Amino acid sequence: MFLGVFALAVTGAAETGYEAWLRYAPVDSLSERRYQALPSSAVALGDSLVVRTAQAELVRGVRGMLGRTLRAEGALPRESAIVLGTFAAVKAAAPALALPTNLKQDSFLLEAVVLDGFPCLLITAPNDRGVLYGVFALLSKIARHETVAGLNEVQQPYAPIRWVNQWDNLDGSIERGYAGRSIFFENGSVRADLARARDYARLLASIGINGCTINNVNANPRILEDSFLPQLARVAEAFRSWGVALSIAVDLSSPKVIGGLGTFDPLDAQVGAWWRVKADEIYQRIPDFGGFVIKADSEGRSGPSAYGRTHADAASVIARALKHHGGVVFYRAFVYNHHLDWRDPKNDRAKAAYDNFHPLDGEFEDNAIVQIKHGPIDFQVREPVSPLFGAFERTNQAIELQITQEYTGQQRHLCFLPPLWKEVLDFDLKAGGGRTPVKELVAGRSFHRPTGGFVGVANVGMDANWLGHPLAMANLYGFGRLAWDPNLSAGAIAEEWTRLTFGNDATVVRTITAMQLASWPIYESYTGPLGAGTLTNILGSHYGPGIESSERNGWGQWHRADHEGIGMDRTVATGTGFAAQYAAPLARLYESAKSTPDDLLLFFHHVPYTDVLHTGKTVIQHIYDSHYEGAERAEGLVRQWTSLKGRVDEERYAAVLAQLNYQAGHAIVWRDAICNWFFRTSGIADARGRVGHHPHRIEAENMQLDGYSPFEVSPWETASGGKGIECVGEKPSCQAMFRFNRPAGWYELDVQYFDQNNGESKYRLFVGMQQVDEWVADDHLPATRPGGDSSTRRRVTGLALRPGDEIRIQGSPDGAEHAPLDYIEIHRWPPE
Ligand code: GCV
Repeated sequence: MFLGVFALAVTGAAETGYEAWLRYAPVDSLSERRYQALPSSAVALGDSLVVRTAQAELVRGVRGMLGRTLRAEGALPRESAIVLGTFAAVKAAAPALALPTNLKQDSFLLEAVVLDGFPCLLITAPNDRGVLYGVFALLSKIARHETVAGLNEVQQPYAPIRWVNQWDNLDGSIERGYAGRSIFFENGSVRADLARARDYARLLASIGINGCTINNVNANPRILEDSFLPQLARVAEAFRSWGVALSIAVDLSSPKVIGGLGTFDPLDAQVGAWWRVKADEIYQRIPDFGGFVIKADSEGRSGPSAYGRTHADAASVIARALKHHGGVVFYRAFVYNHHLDWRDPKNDRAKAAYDNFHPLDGEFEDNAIVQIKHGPIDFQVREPVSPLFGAFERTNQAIELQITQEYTGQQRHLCFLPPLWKEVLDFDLKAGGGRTPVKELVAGRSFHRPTGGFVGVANVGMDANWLGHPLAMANLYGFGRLAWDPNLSAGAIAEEWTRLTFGNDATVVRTITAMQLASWPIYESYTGPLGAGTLTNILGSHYGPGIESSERNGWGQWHRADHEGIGMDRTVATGTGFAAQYAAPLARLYESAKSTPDDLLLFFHHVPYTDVLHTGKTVIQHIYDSHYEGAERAEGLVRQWTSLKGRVDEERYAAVLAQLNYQAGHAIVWRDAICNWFFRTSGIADARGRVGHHPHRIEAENMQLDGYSPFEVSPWETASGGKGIECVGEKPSCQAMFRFNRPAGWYELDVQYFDQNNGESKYRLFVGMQQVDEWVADDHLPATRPGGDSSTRRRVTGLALRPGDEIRIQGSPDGAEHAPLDYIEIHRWPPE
C-alpha cells in the first residue's frame, strides 16, 4: 500500500526542470537493496542552522529516493545512525573518536565508524557548511546508485572562492539573462517572495558554491542606500541556511551619488570614511555578508581614472572597509576603452586587462581579489587564455567564467562549457618560469596567496528550469564541480549531471553525455572559425550572425576580414604586440603563424584565405567545411535526442526536442551567412560546390506573391539571397505559392521565416487545398526586425507530394511583425 502511494506521487509530478540535479527520484528496487543497511535516524549534533538544514535535506533526499523517512534526532541514539556535525560538535558527543586535524574550511569527511558500539555513518567537517556539503555528496552517491557502504572519504575544495555572480537589475531585468526575470528583484525592490532565492541557494550549496552576488556589475548605486539594506538582509536570510554568503556589486561613485559627498576619489579621507561606515552598517544587519564586486572605468562606468588614481587605490579603500569584518572585494579586470580608434592597427582591446593591471601587482590588499575573465576579449567561443593570470605573483585573483551563454547561443543552442573551461584551467601559463596551470594560479596555489578561486556569471531567472534550456543547467552544475575540483574531467561532470538530472538508464546517460561533450565544438564550428571569435552581431544581441558589425567601430572586437584575408595581427613583429604579454615560450609560440595552433590562428595572425592550415586545408575551405559540418552535426543532435523517446519524461523530452530543432535550423542560418559572406568577400568558391548552391530551396521572393512584397534584409548575409518577403499592405493576410516539380514521394518541408519579438504573426501552410500545418511566430528572440537573430525554421515532415502540387503559405501579420518569410526548402523524407 505504502509503495503504491509513493510511486503514484512521483510519477504524477510533472518534470519542469525546477528540481534540476536535486530531483531525488526513487531508485529502482534492485538498486534500493544496496541501501538497505542505511541507518534509520539522522542525528544533527550541535546548534547550527546549516547543520539542521543538512539534516532536513538528508531526510528529504532519503525519503525521495528510498521511500524511507529517517528519524531526525538531536543527540546520539543507542542505535545505528547517520551522524552530522562539525568536528567540534562530534568531539563533544564522542570524545574518543579520532578526527582529522588539517582539513580546510568547507571540506568534509564521510566515514563509517562505530559509536557507542553501533555502526554509524559520520558526516563531519571543520565548519557547518562542510557538513552540508557532505550530506549533498552522500545524496548524490545514492542518486547515482553508488555504494555508500564502508565509506571513508575526504573531499576538500580546491579554492576558498567559489562564487556566482548574477547580472540582475533592480527593475527585475537581467543583463545577458536568457531565462526570464530576476528571482531577486522586481520594480526597483527586492521581491516580496524569496522562495526561489532560497531554492537557488540550495542548488548552489549542493555543488559547493559559497557566495552569490545578486546584482549587475553595472551597478545601480541605489543598492547601497540605507533604505535598501533591510531588503538585502532579507536575501541574506534566504541564503543563510544554505551557507551561501550574500554579496553585491557596487558603483565606485556611490559616495558621491548616494552619499552626498563632493567626490568619490579613493584617496580622499572622507571617501574612505564613507565606505567604512557603509560597510559597518551592512555588517550590523548581515554579519555573514560576503563583500563587494566592482566594475570601474569600463564600458562607461565611473572609475578611479576620474581622479588620476589607480585600480589598486580604488580596490584598497573598499577592501580596508571590509577587512575587519572578514569581507572581500572583487575588482574586475574587464577594463578597456570602448572608443578605440579602429584605424590604428596597433590598437587592441585584447591588451587592455594586462596593460591596466599587471603594473599593479603587489598593490592590492590581502582581502582584494582581481576577477579576470577567462580570455582577453569577452567570453568568445574561442580565445586564448588571458595572459593576466600569469602576471600576478603578489595579488589574489579569481577566474570569471560565463555560465549564461551570452556568446555561445544564449541557451537556445546547446553548448556545454566545461570542456572549454577545462582547457583554460589546465593551460600552463609558465608564469615565473615554472609550471603554472591557470587553475593553480587562480586558486592562489602557485604563489601562495591567501585567497582566490572561481566566479561564474550564472544569470538564472524565473523560468521554471532556471536557465531556459533544460540541458543548460549542466553548465551551472559543471561550474560548481570544477570550482570544487578542477581536476575532474568534463566527461565525468557531464555523466554525473545526466545521472542526477535524467536518471541512470545507460542509454540515456551515454547519449546525453555524448551530446553535451560534442556541443561546444559543434557550436564553434558553425559560428566562429579558427579563433576569429564569434562572428556575431556584436553591437546588439550577441546572438545571430553579423559579420561586419564588429568592424569599423570602437568596441575593439575586430576580425579584420577583407577580400584577401582574415585575422587580427597580434604579433610583436608586425601587429599589436599582444603576443608579448605571455611568458617567453608562449609568446614565441603565438608569434609565428606556423606554430600557432589552428584554432587560434586568426586570433593572432592576419592570413590570406589561401593559407594552408596544419590540417592541410586552406583557411577558406576550412571556413566552408566547418560550417557545413557544424550544421550537420547540429541536426545530428536532434537524431540523438529522438533516440531517447520514451526513456526520459515527456515534458523534458518535448522541451529539449523543440530547442534542438530550433538550433539545427539556426545553425543553417549561421552556416549560410558566414559561408556566403566569405564567398562574396574572398571570391573563392567552395571546392565542394555547396556554398551558394541550394538546389532544393525556393526563395520566397521568387514565389508567386499575393499581397506579399520583397524587401532587402540587412545585413544581407542573414537572409537567403539577401531578401525576404513581408506582408505590409492593407490585407489581413498575404500568400506566397509555387508548384512542386520533383518526383512523387514523401518529403519534409522547411519553412524559413522571421520570428520577431514585436508581433505574433500567424502562418498556415497548404498543399493544394489541404492545410498541412499552422503556427504562430510567438518566440521571444532578440530581434525587432528580420535578420540573423530572428530567422527561424518550421519543419513539416511526412508530406506526400506529387509533381504539379501547389504549395502555398499564408501569412497574417501582427503588430510590427509582417509575417516575413525567407525561403522554403524541400527534402526527401525520411532523410536518406
Ligand atoms: C554586465 C560584456 C557584456 C555586458 C557585460 C560586460 C561585463 O560586454 O556584453 O553585458 O556587462 O561584458 O562583463 O561587464
